[in-house]
Amino acid sequence: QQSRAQSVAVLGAPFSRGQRRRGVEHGPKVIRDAGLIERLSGFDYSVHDFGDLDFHHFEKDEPYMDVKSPRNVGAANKMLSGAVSRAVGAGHTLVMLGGDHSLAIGSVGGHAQQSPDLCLIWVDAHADINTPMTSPSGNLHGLPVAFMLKELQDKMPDIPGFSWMKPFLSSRDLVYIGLRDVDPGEYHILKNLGIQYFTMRDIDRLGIQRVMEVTFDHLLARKQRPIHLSFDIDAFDPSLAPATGTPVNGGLTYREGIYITEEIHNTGLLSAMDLVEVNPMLGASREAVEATASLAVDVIASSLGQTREGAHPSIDVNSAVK
Ligand code: 4U7
Ligand code: MN
Ligand code: MN
Ligand code: MN
Repeated sequence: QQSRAQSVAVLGAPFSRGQRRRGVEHGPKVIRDAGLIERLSGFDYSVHDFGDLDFHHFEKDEPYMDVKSPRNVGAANKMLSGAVSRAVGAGHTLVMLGGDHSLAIGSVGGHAQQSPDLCLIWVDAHADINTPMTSPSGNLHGLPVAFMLKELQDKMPDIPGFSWMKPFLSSRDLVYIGLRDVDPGEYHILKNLGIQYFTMRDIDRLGIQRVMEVTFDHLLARKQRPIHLSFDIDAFDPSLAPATGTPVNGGLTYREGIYITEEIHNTGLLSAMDLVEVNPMLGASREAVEATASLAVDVIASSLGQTREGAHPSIDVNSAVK
């Protein structure tokens, strides 16, 4: 089927306190500067740019256990979840521009308030499912999935800044694609909960076409439901996406990444997506930053229906061939 999105809302989340490298808060600006809104306005739905959220900064924010900046990350996600919930509730397909990946807590959470039966596709080099106990870094962008999962509730202590949220996702409603840097504690969780995941090795073995088939069998066979796509740009190979905080060799090719998003679009079920971890302060050159931002635009456009076939959704075929 084809998706018939009525309207797309773009929301920037200039936030970087879920990790330690400054610069990822400029992600929304460089992705917009790479022409995002212009690209999307060529499609047959309306595009609403909601601008960037304005996050309050809390000076005093002591670590909890080893977890850094919990109050800042918690408050930013609370604000984001409200904004996402309103946008999805108003009928928009939501595109959240990060910012670091801790923002998925609020983005997926806000989406789930409107669509409690959603499923989640997490495209990333990393599993981002550490708990405060297992985290090697204490950086909250490595923990967002653990906040979401009902099955991990007893592993998550009361972290300051997060009392507003409750876990909302079952582990069977999540699929990972692109993994190649999984911490020991994360591996244990993935195996224990029986989470469906595809590492880069799995993509090598099966091919990306089969990976997407199994992904949709797993998530949609029982019933059709809204999809949330959380896309970390570091899923791509660092040669394609150098401007990011935690690059890992051996990532997705351009064609694998675009195939993933084309297939998600073709379900007709994409309801919200995140594009996170573009950090313009980490590119070795201006070209490196622009290549990363332009890749982010391609991922978003392809998720929303841009095709490699060349068919343009807003062209009326009957009148075009007359
Ligand atoms: B990203 C890491 F230890 N697992 O927890 C951690 F390797 O959102 C990295 O995927 C997390 O970029 C990367 O700090 C978070 C580390
Ligand atoms: Mn991530
Ligand atoms: Mn990552
Ligand atoms: Mn990263």
